Amino acid sequence: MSRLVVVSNRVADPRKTAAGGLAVALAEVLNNTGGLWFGWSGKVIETEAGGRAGEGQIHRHRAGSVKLLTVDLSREDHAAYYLGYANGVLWPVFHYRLDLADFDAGYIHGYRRVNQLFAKLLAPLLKPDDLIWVHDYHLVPLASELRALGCQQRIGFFLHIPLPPPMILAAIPGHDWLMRGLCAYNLVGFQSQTDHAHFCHYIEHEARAQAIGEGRWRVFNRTVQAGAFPIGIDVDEFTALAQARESREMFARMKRDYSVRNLMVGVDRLDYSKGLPQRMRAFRELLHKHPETHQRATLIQIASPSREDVSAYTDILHELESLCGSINGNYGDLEWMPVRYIHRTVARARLPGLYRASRVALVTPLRDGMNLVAKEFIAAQDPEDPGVLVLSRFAGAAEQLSEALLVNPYDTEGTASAIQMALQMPLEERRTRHQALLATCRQYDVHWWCNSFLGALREAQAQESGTPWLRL
Ligand code: GDG
Repeated sequence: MSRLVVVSNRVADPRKTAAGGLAVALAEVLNNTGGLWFGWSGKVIETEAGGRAGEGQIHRHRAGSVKLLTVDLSREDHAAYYLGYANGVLWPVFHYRLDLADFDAGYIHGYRRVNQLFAKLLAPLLKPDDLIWVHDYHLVPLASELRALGCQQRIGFFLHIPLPPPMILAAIPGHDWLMRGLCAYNLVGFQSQTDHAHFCHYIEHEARAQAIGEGRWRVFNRTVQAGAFPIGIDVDEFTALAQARESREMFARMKRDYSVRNLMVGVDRLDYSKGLPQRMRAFRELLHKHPETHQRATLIQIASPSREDVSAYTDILHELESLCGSINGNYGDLEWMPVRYIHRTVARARLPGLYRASRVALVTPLRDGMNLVAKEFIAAQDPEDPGVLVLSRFAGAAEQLSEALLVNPYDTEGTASAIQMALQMPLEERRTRHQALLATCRQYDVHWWCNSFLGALREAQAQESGTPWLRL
């Protein structure tokens, strides 16, 4: 079997349980093939300490039979590639937030510089029959940089975040360069049919691509295949985690502390794509419209810190704090706090217990590639007495999880009504919905995702010579 080479912005040690389902799923294939995982170390080197733009050295570690190779970034590269282009341009625009994008002309050059650096360091380590799997928006041009160095291996790309419609994508200066770079892969995977359709529309209309069947296209004088490969979780691992001591303790404590209340839960990185202020407004509307929920419903919102060095995140933090404070101030009393807002990362081992103790999960992003919390909540439930998932129609997961209560997070009243419906849902209906949702999560788990993507990549047409190249 070909060796698997994974490239992603950050590298996780797959042996650590905190690494989560994705790292665990990749670890299985990496282990079986003696594979290699390459990416940024997470360290930034100050210029005075020798960090120069476009330069870096590989650090080598081992995790069992897997090689972990990481590179530090210079301050300048980190600012332009990571903070600038990836998180200041691609993240907001791909989540349909043109208003939050910072189109600084210098960012794209730093973005390309780091992709060139990664390609330069990785290319000499590759074997001719390696299978290369590149992850996410930080590394879109990596394949074309590798091809420019003569790499002919099969290279696949998976986009973890949404791809917006062509009219939004086209607002990015350099979108044609970016999308041409995407077409240098043999296989491009998206989270949903919607994202895949946006890709097809873009290359058809902007690049006159021709469909040649089975998801393949002729474009820029080469063949690229694309499709939807919705990511899943490791349902068995998560169910086992739910049975473990820490999770059972968490469950027991929550059940005891909230014995007279219905618990609702939200677990998100603190990010503007997750719709947290909108969720709080819907919760406030519920309290306003349904006084019978007073004293009876408590929302625990975990908002784990994320990208605090990007300015748009400070705004969302302040907005959320102020909303939670005013809800508690206006509706709470000595015995009852409507919202428990936790701006910290909670240990992974405790999450299943929290999910299981909750009657309702609020997963209401404004836009999300998939949203794994929705699937984790389903996997952690007691099938005999399951909770209800309130899910945004704008999460990629909504395409698969149609038995959830689907909401429009911009519609405050509609979302509040759905929460009320979830709180009142009879046991029989909760069981029926949960059974169907769990079956979907099981069928399309993270192993299915990994195997189906890699299966398609192995089958993908070998790369023609010639480089899809466009000068910046
Ligand atoms: C990107 C895409 C796509 C959250 N808070 C804590 C914590 N988490 C864990 C959750 C879950 C993960 O983080 C979040 O995954 P999501 O899928 O919800 O979102 P992103 O981080 O934005 O991920 C997304 C995903 O990639 C995979 O392709 O689904 O659409 O945006 O696993 O449980 N974990 C711990 N403590 C926390 O406080 N331990």
